[in-house]
Amino acid sequence: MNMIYSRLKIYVATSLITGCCLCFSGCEKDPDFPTTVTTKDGKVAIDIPPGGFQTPRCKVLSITPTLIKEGNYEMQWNIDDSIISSQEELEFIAIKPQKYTITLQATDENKQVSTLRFNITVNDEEKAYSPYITSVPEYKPAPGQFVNELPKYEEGDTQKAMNQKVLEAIGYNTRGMITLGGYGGYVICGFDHTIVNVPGEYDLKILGNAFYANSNPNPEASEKGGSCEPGIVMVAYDRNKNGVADDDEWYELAGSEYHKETTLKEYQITYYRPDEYHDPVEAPENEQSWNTDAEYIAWTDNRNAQGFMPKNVYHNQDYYPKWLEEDELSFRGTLLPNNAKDESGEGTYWVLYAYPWGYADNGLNTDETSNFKIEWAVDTSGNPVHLPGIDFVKIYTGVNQYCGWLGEMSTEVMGINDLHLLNN
Ligand SMILES: [Ca+2]
Ligand SMILES: [Ca+2]
Ligand SMILES: [Ca+2]
Ligand SMILES: [Ca+2]
Repeated sequence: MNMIYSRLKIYVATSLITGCCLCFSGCEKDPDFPTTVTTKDGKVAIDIPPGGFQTPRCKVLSITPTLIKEGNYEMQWNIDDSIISSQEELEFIAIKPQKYTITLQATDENKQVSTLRFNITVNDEEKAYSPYITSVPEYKPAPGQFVNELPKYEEGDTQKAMNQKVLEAIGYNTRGMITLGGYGGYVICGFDHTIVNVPGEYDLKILGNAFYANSNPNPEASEKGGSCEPGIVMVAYDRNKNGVADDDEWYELAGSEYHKETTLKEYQITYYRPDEYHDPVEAPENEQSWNTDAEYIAWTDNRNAQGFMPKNVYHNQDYYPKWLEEDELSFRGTLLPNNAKDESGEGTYWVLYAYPWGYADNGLNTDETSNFKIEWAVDTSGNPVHLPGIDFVKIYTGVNQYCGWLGEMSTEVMGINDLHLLNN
């Protein structure tokens, strides 16, 4: 009894010294208590956890100041002379492990500036991060001539099994290849850390199988072309830290075509699975003789257009994803203008032209054109959005075009690299 009493006394004394409220349970594990740093004028404060702010590198640490005196403040967070945020909440992330001294300047309605300072210690991660894809939450291709082949569908495969096959093909540094099929088909990839948005620098590279042709029958062509199948890139910042890319956490990376009038927003397409009674429709002998079924997969869109994805002689498997139960498959997004031209005029020489920047499977893997900046992110109204980093990447085929014997325009993906981790 005596001993318990004396322990309690020490406990109370410690609590009084550190200014922490008294508690008899729940405080048992740490002898330190949170402290608070307050601006000189006592208007704004930050609660510092026991041992100070600590975070592994490439993980976001969120810090919200406490307003002791209520009011409207403009917050500015600095490291030395650089502004790192002007939001009320600081979403801090860093690649380099070290101690960072942060200055918060809170300016009230009367332009009175209050300042406080605190440290954040960034540590190395416990288990070394991978600079590559480490998870595939979802793979949903549109129909296409390589669908059910890249990756290979086997009887009984579920959506989960197909996601796993995609991870095995393009995760880590495997550099296998998957197809996204026609317009809208997509893959969502995740990482074991947050890819940091480093201002002014490329943050990630998306690997595809684009190449430029050695020759072009059209000597006037000014753009680079060959086999460029632009995929639109979206990024998600896991703001609520639930490990999932929620609907309101996605942003499109606005590539070179985003603001052009020829690019359609909120385009929607629906593909229909051919039913079991479907008979192949032969194309006229003189044209499209490479197709074994000219009216194979029907599609409609929200612009009153419709058409078919033919089946060609080179790929005889089912083009509609076989693991999906739905007989209709809809995709919604931004639609890029057609980028392929039949430069021979007789259907023999198609050139798939590259857009300048900002699309997957659109430039060489060795070129800057396969690199991406997180700062290109825009919201659904096209306004730039600042993200501290990103946790997920979604890529979808951005063009709805059929290129004769070459088949449908379909983006391929071979991997994603975090350029900062690879450069370190
Ligand atoms: Ca960047
Ligand atoms: Ca989330
Ligand atoms: Ca393709
Ligand atoms: Ca390709």
